[in-house]
Amino acid sequence: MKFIHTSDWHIGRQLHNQSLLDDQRHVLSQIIELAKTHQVDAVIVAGDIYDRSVPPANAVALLDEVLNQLVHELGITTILIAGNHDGHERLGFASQQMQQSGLHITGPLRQQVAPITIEGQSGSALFYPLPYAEPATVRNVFQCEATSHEEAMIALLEQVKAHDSQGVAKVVISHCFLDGGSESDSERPLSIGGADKISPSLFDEFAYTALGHLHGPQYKGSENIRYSGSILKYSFSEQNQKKSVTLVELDQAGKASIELLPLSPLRDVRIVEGLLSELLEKGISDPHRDDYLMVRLLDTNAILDPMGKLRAVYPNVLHLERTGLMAKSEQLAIRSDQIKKGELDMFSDFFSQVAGAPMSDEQQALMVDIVDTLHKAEEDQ
Ligand SMILES: [Mn+2]
Repeated sequence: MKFIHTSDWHIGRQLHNQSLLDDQRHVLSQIIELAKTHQVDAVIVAGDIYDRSVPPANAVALLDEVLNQLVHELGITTILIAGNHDGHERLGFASQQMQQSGLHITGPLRQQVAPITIEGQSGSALFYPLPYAEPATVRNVFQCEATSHEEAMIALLEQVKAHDSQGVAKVVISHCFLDGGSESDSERPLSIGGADKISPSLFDEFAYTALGHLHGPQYKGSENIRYSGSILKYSFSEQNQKKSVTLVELDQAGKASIELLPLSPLRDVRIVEGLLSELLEKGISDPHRDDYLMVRLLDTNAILDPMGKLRAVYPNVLHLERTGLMAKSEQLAIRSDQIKKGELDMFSDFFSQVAGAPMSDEQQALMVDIVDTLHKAEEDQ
């Protein structure tokens, strides 16, 4: 049994107001290619299919396109579960009708966990899709006392553990937060104050656990209890992560061997730091200058329209931090007599940029006068 485990597609997501739909289409078509080349028996998507419970129309169209290629054209069984970002009812629309065609979507939590048997080219496995569920939902559906996410998961797994798979390997699909997992800036917390953490040991007995929620690829407890991570970097905190999907092969005894298949983005997400002049010069010969960038400018002087200047070279600067200026203004805040100096400094930088030459002595004196008058007026109030 060979399958691809992926999660956290977040179709429709934006990065600092920039649509990522083309970037998502780019990596999703890589996943389709990988599924084809590796001749997998199944593709598992462990939640957060969409970024929002009511996804925009172009996001729905993209998922439709991807599923059509995977399920219809390639004939690969595909399993989707709802994550905390998904609208469970909407995602689950017509899911019972689509099962016949090899598309298994688990939207809302049901009382009866329905295992999916997949007979692969080299052995079978049973997949148990557990959609993301709040403890309150689990209490409701299962009529139990679960108050924490861990208790809720114990209740969900009870059925999975009790189910007789007749010796066939069990694979659990879940969207949750395992204790000790490392977070990124782009995950929405499941609950505040750590009540969302689940012990990895709950999954010890399964051949493989395909997890979603954390956006960095990682495993917890043991190698076969694993997060595939998101398909793209959805925040600048992920700039050093390597995004991938997980290729899992279960042998006859149900032992999992794992390989990470890297995804290469259309545009990378990076942080660059330096002086404006340096960055502009470097950018000209940078083959990746259309990456999504956060720029940290170290210049300590005022600059007219730094964003416009940067975007002329790096078209996808999404966020700008004036690191150099921030450090300076912190120092200036310490002594009030320096504030006056600061304003004058700022203005003379501005003046020389606009006029192309520094202020004359006369102009300088006039400015000092104006700033002084303004300060006096402020004090009088
Ligand atoms: Mn997510």
